[in-house]
Amino acid sequence: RLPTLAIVGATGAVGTVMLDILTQRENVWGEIRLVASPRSAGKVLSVRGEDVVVQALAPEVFDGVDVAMFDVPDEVSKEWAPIAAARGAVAVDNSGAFRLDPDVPLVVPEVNADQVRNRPRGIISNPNCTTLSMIVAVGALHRAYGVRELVVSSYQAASGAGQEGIDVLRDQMAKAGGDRTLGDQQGDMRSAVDELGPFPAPLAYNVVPWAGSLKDDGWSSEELKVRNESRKILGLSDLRVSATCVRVPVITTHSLVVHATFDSEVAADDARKLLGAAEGVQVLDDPAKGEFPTPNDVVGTDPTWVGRIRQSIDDPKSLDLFLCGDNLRKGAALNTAQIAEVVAGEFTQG
Ligand code: 11C
Repeated sequence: RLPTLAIVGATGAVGTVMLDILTQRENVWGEIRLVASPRSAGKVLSVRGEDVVVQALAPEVFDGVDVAMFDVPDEVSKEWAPIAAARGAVAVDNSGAFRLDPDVPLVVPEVNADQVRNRPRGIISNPNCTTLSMIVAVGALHRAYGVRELVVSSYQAASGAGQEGIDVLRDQMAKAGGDRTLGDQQGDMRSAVDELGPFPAPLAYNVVPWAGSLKDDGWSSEELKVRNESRKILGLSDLRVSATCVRVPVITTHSLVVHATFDSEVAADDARKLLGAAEGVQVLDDPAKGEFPTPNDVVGTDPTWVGRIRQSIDDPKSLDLFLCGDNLRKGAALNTAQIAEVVAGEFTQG
């Protein structure tokens, strides 16, 4: 039988992309239930070409559900994913609530699909979008060369901060673009914008070296997620990872610069060939022709894009790479859908 799917958070920024993705991908689902906060209940949304009425989140919506995806804030997942699991659903959670729980696998199907069945709590976690925007490529390199250390700088899109992030950046850009005097006087954007929204400084005409909340010793929560989640997904509990997370005025698609050090020497051409053959990775790397990924050129696509592949001049065991990944697709909805499809296979294949 085809399993029943519930999508909790169907009306949010990630939920909206999820409905598109489920419409585009091969259909493995029977009934699809859409669930959201009581405020959005009663809305009609289209998925797989059918109109579906959104239901309010309540324990009963999980009755008869085989897989429940959660695209909601941490505190909502923390409360409701266990409720879904107790009612018999496998919860696939896109929040940060369970990612480091030792009884919850953190899955990227191209890297560690085997972990899906290792779920004593009935919950599977989906990584943070910044980790996801690089880990498929890093995982492929790790399998061949053994990764020892990652030094990462992110260039994160506004939509990582949800619909509010998108709205605030669009408003600031409209203001900046409509006033040709802005952008070249100290602090002029701060005076001009009405709202900073989820960002600690104006994002239009700017870059902001911050994402998430403040943790010990000056690290941001986002930087710790990149470190801790990469370790868990790769199964390397002592991997050395340093990340600096930066927000840039891009609507959707996170970019990352990665300096990766391996156990063995890696020639750039070999890495390019390996990545070119890796599932879920697209190489675009011909700087002589001006060819490399940019967020605006790859937004709306599924792969992790890789370019600017270079062997470190000072260390033949290190590579420098530039990566881009759509943070709402592979960074969130697509990876969740892929995990859910692996679980769906258990129902159809037994
Ligand atoms: C951002 N990566 O770009 C964050 C958003 O842990 O799922 C995702 C937060 C998370 O702001």
